[in-house]
Amino acid sequence: MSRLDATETFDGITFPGHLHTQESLQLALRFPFQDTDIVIVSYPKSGTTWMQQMVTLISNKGDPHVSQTVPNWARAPWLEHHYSAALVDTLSRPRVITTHLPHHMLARALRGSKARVIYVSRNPKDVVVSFYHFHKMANFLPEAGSFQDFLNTFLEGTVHFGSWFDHIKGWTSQLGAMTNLLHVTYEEMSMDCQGSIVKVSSFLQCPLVEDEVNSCARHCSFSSMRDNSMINCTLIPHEILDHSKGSFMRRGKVGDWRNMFTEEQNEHFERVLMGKMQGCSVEFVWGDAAQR
Ligand code: PPS
Repeated sequence: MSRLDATETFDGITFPGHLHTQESLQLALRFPFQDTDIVIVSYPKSGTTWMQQMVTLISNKGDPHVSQTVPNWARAPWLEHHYSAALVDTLSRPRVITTHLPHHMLARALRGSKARVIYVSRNPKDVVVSFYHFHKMANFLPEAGSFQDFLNTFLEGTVHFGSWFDHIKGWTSQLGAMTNLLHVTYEEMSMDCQGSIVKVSSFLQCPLVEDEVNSCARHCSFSSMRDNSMINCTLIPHEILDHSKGSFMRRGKVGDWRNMFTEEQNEHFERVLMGKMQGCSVEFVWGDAAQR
């Protein structure tokens, strides 16, 4: 299945038809979660792959073997992708499942489930920059156009995968209601990787000794992941991901938006952010306060 130019519109959100079909999205909405499942949820470019790597390493007590021999999409498949239905059944327990879907689409399937959900978020300014660069290399995403055009589409919430604002508000609004939901930010993973590993491992009730934590941290560092073909997307063929136009493991920095945003774009972004995030009580740790 190639469908590089296809778009699926589902529940008012557009998705790349290369990875999604109406059927695969319908199946995700009705997915029978098991209580032992670990579900990694994120808006694209928020640290999804990093969390997949962290959870794999934690589950293996820091032993990198699985993370170095099984591609991330096979060990932690995206629930809504068309190839996942067959794959999910073959996963050993606890299954690790990934999704970019907004909360309202998964609420019904998760209701009553004890599956452990890890929501990963990132400063949206870094998300939009990362997403922009990814659009340039991903032949299954629309043409990115200029950064200004892309920024406008992102702020309008009409990029593929929908509105970042709706995604974050939807999931974080559940933090009080869902006891099995953990919120981890890209920034805290970056500032304190060991601390994040301990936080995630205790949420997963998978305690680690110090050496195991250190091994997890070593194998989920940016440089280690950049060189690991099971996670750096280099296995994806050129016609799907044009590796001459960029790298999936691009910069891996907090605050890279500063290299892309003009002062005007930043002021506009702040205004939109302030307006749209009203009523969202979550305090975000976006690194150095000056980086906002
Ligand atoms: S995707 O396509 O939604 O699965 O992308 P996602 O994995 O969510 O985000 C990709 C960005 O995460 C960065 N990344 C990391 N940064 C620091 N340390 C580690 N270990 C790491 N792993 C992935 C990756 O470089 C992308 O960010 P940018 O800013 O583009 O570099």
